Amino acid sequence: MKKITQRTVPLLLAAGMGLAAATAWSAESLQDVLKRRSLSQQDLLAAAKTYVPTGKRDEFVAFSSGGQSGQIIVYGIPSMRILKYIGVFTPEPWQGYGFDENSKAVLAQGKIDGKDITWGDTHHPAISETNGEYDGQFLFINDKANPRLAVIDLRDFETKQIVVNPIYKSEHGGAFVTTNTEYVIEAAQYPAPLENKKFQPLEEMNDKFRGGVTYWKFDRKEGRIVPKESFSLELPPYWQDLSDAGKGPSEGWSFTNSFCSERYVGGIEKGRPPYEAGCSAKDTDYLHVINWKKAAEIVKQGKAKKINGHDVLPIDVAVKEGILFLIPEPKSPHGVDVTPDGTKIIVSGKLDTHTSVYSFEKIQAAIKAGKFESKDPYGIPVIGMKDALHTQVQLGLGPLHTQYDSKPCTAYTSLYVDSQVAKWDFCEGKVLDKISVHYNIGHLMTMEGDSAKPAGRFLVALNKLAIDRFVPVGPLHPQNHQLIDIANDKMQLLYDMPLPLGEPHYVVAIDAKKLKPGVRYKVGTDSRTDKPHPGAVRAGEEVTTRKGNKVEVKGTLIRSHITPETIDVEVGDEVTIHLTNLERAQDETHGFTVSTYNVHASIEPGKTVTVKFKADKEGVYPYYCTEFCSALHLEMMGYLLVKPKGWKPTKTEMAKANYTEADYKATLKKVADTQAVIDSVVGYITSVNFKDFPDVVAMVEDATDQLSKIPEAKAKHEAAAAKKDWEQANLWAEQIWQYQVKTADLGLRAKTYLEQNGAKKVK
Ligand code: CUK
Ligand code: CUA
Repeated sequence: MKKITQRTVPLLLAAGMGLAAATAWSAESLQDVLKRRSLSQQDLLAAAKTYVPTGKRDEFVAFSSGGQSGQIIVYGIPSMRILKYIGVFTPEPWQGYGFDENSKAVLAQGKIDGKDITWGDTHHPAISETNGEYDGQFLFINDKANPRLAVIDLRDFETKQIVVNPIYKSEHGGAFVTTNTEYVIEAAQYPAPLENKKFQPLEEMNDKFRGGVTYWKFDRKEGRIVPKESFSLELPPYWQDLSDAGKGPSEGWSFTNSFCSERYVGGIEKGRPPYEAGCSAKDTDYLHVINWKKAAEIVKQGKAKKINGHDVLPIDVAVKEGILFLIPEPKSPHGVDVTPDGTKIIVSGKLDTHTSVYSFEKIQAAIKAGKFESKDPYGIPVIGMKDALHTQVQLGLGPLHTQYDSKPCTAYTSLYVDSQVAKWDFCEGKVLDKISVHYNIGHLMTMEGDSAKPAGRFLVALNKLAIDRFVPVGPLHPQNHQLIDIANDKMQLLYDMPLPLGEPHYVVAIDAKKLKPGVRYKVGTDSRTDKPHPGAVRAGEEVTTRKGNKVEVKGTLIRSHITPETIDVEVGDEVTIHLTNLERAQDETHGFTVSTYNVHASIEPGKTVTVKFKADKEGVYPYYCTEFCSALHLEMMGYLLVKPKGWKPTKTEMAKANYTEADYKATLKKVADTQAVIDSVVGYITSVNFKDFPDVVAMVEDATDQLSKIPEAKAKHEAAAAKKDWEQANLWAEQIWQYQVKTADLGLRAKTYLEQNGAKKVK
């Protein structure tokens, strides 16, 4: 369609077309758009299922591993709009994560042997559960490369804690939570000696190398993992992979699959066949079946041994106590997923076309009867596959991961080699539907699909390759998350979302209504500890102190200034700046940075943050607010003055501007006019039931704060005017206007909010 330009309009009119015709031309109909963009009815249907109009919100919120970015990506479903990145193992500048002292303390928990590790390979996020259902309180995620686990509090979407696994050198099977988040499960991946920094030759793989599974104790009230109450189970040097916790009838048990139970050691450069040949030679590997409840009791009885100061239950103790069993699983399996009702366990072998459904009841019957087909080389009883299987289903090539539907007995399994998702019935053992994805799917995820109560509706395919799906951006392609409608019998592909931040492995999605994040902190909170920040001050209490060469600033932030506005130090001083955001209004975040000192903080309403640096370079360094927070945001700044040692001023006054009495009068008039605007807004707000709207109450409080500063400024301008100091008089009057502008800004936002949210007149 030709664009209607200023030139073409007169032409159309000249051709005898009326205004109505011109209007029809300028507004395309739906049919026009479909034709112009070559869209099908299917496309239109998909668009209608995913499009979330402005002002409306997504039904589900997804937390995706950020892969090599070491972060978490938060996006909405079905819109697939990205909402946030959460810095976890990696600095995240926007949130000041890794650039302020409080968040640095969290990242420092992830140091290994004293060394900073500022990246992570995140794989598996997990949402905390109550009775097996997502409760929306906490999020956990693992780092495969540097065996670590992180805790994120969903009240503020911030990382609160990182724990380093005390005995592994890599891990994979985390994070998976038990039914009431008593423990967060993390299993090893590549076997290694468990003793820290101990060398053992590969020739002694079978004897000196070990795998394991760790149960991190989670204290829900504190919102933190308790390392002292956590323990691990020593496992053979099979390559433990993913885990899942039992639920319902299988509660108290956990399942960890493995591959390379051949315990093969490669070394192609030494003439040995490579790992990939030796690790997939056998037809089966082992599913580990573990009674974690009993294991926890046995550890409490002191039957664990300490390795690197951590409780580890040895294999022989676990066998003697009857808490560890193996079941063969075909072939190079990847992923173990307990069904929502907890009665079955589904395992897929990457190199087998079948998916195996194990029956927990049969497993228990075999254990009870002492019916084992053999023992593995470490003395662990092995339950016969046929004694544990419910059924096996031929799904396709390269089955990997499984998720569940809200409909009974319905599962979805990713087929890596086939690049498909199979929908199947795990009770009857039959395939129901298949859909192609682009390309080479790894994990897949349905809404709350690994919980006891899956929500169905949508599925996301996490594809390993994007190949030709997007506009090319160089040899490194974005990832492709594909949204699929699973509400009907036939699956329908709805949407492709490129993800440009590492290779996500797993995603979890929760009903958005279950998330209840706060909009502000209690004033003076250290968000990383959830405790009062010792550097917090309230308005009027701002202070700068010096002890030796240590300068400490306790300042505040409120639209549109930073208190203090100058920080005077000497070269070599150690500078600590604590800043409290005094705002109450939603979304009034201030940022803070000091030129060239590599510090940055995001200070949301109520938060207190510390930045710290050594002022090792003489000079003048502006500091400023980095969030466009108000009309006078650009003025929200100050100077760090780093003076040479022993420096003395030669000039004692600032340059003057020549303000006159007329300037002062003009400013006073502006102040009076603005007050009239404020009065009318206040009139409106108080005429309705604004007290029923907490967001508005917060804005009104902030506005009242601003207004309360006016009398002091008024006294100052009147005193200056009495002395005919027109500069001081004018500028203090001007300051009143600044308070008014901020008040009016808040007032108008409150008014708009009330109008849009159906405020009612009160008498
Ligand atoms: S893993 Cu990557 S596709 Cu780490 Cu769960 Cu399967
Ligand atoms: Cu505060 Cu910009």
